[in-house]
Amino acid sequence: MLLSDRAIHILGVGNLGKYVAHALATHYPRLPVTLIFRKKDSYDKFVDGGRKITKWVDEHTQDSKSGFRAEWIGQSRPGSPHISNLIVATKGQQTLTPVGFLSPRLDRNSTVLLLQNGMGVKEELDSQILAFRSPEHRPSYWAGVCSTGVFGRGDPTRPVCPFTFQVAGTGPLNIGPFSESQEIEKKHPLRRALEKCHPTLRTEFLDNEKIKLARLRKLVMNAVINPLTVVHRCPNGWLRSLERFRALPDHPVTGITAEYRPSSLVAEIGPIVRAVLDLPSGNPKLDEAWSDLALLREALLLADRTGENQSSMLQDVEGGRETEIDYICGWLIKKARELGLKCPRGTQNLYHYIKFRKWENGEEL
Ligand code: KPL
Repeated sequence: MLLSDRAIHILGVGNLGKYVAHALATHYPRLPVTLIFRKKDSYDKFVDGGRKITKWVDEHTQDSKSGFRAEWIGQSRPGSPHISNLIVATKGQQTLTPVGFLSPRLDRNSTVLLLQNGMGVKEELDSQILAFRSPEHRPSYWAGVCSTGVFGRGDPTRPVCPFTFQVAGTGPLNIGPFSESQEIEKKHPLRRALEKCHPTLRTEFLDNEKIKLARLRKLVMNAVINPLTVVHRCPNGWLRSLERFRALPDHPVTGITAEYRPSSLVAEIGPIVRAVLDLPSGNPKLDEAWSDLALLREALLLADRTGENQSSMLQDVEGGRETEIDYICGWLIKKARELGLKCPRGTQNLYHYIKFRKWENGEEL
C-alpha cells in the first residue's frame, strides 16, 4: 500500500480535531497526518508555535506532540494532492464550505469521516456538493459519534500553547457507514489507523443500522444538555440539580423558565426520535432502551461525567461564534413537522433563543 493511501488529513483543528490528531501522533507516530485549518491566522499561529498540540492532564502533566503537517484551506487548489482519508472535525455549520473547497481532491478512492454533532450535515453535502458528481466519482462517507468530552484549555495564570485540549469523561468513538449497502472493511487504512489508537480513542466500528442509533442517541444528549447550559450559562454538571430542585430562577428577559428541565425536554424529544427510528413493535428491550426514562438517565449521567465543563454550544456562544443549534434542535423541530407530530414547544423556544440571541445592535440577551 502506498504511503499516500494511508495518510490522513484532518479538517478543523478545534478540540475534537486536536484530540484525534494527538491520539494518532501518540499511537501511530510514523503516519503522515496533515491538519487543515479553516483560518489563515490559526494556521500561522500553529506553524509559528512549532506545529504542536498539547494534551493537558493537570498542572504538572502535559503531553505535547509536534511535527504535524499543516495546510490552510485557502491553499487548496484543484491540482493539490489527492486526499485518501479525510476526518472532518469542524462544527456542523462550518463544514459545507471547506469540504466543498476540498472536494476536487476527493474521489471514489477517498473516505470522508464526518464527526459533527447533530444531524443534517451529510444531507447538505449531498444536495450541494455530491449532487454535482456522478456516483462513481463520489467518496465513501462514514459517520462518527464521539462520546468523549473534549474541551479547550486556557490557563489564566500562565501562557499555554493555544493548541491545548483536555479530556473530561472518555467514551467510545463509534463509526459506521452512511450508506446501507456499505460495509467498512477491516483492512481499510483509516479504520486500521484509528484502531491503533486504542485505548485512547476506543473506536468501535458498527454497521449502518447501529450507527444510526448511536447518532440519534447522541442527538438526544446534545439536544438536552447543550441548549440548557446556554440559557442558564452553567457547566454540564448543574443539570442534575436543575432537574432535581428546579433551582434556577426564570430568565428575566427571554421568559425561559425553570420549567425547561432535562425531563421536560426529553418528554418532547423522545416521541420524535422513536418515530424517526420506527422501532419494531413488541420488542421490550428496544422499547426500554429508548424510553424517556432511559434517555433522561443517560443525559444526566453524561452531564455528570463532563460535569465541570462547558458544553460545546456554551463555548461557542461565549466565544461569539455560531452554534450547532440548526443541526440539533432545528433538525428535531423539522422532523416533528415532517412526521406530523406535535411541535416540541420547549425545544422550539430554546432554538429561537439560541439562534437569534443577538439583538440587532449586537448586544447579547
Ligand atoms: O457533546 C457534548 C458537547 O458539548 O457538544 C457533550 C457530550 C454534551 C459534552 O459537553
